[in-house]
Amino acid sequence: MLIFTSIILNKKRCVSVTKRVRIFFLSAALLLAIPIASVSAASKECDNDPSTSGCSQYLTPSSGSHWAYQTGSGRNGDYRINSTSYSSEELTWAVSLPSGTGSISVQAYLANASFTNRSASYYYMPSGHSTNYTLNSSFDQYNATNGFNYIGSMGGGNVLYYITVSAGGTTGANTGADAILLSW
Ligand SMILES: [Ca+2]
Repeated sequence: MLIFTSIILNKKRCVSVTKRVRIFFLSAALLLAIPIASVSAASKECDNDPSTSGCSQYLTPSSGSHWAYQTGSGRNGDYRINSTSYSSEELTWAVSLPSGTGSISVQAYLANASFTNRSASYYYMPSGHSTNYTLNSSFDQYNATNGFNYIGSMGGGNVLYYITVSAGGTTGANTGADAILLSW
């Protein structure tokens, strides 16, 4: 009788272990089935004088602008620079994005000793709007990290954005414009 009871108990334990193993493999399969794309980020880069699809550039004023085009350094070997004499002039990147983006992080590529503005102004306007929104009212280009620098964030939900940089009223320094990187 004792032997018979022991066999039944061992059989129950075996069934219990088998169930646990099944639950473990079922859970692992469910975890693997979760799409990885749901946690990955997307981004779009637009250089100065862009040739990339979905990127274009505007200079203000549209004619006679003093955003000088330079080569020899910068992202993709070029950049634009505006001297202190024309501090009210602006450079704008127009960037097309896919629909449905969330909050968008904006970074600017700044790696140039000639960019001496310690208080450059960055702002943005979604298409269809008539008001500029501030991304960063005082960004130190002179002491920026060599590479992409976080400028600010803007709300998603639009498919075309205008990102603008200007001297921000600074005098006695040069404002630079190179590539920008938008991430969401
Ligand atoms: Ca460039």
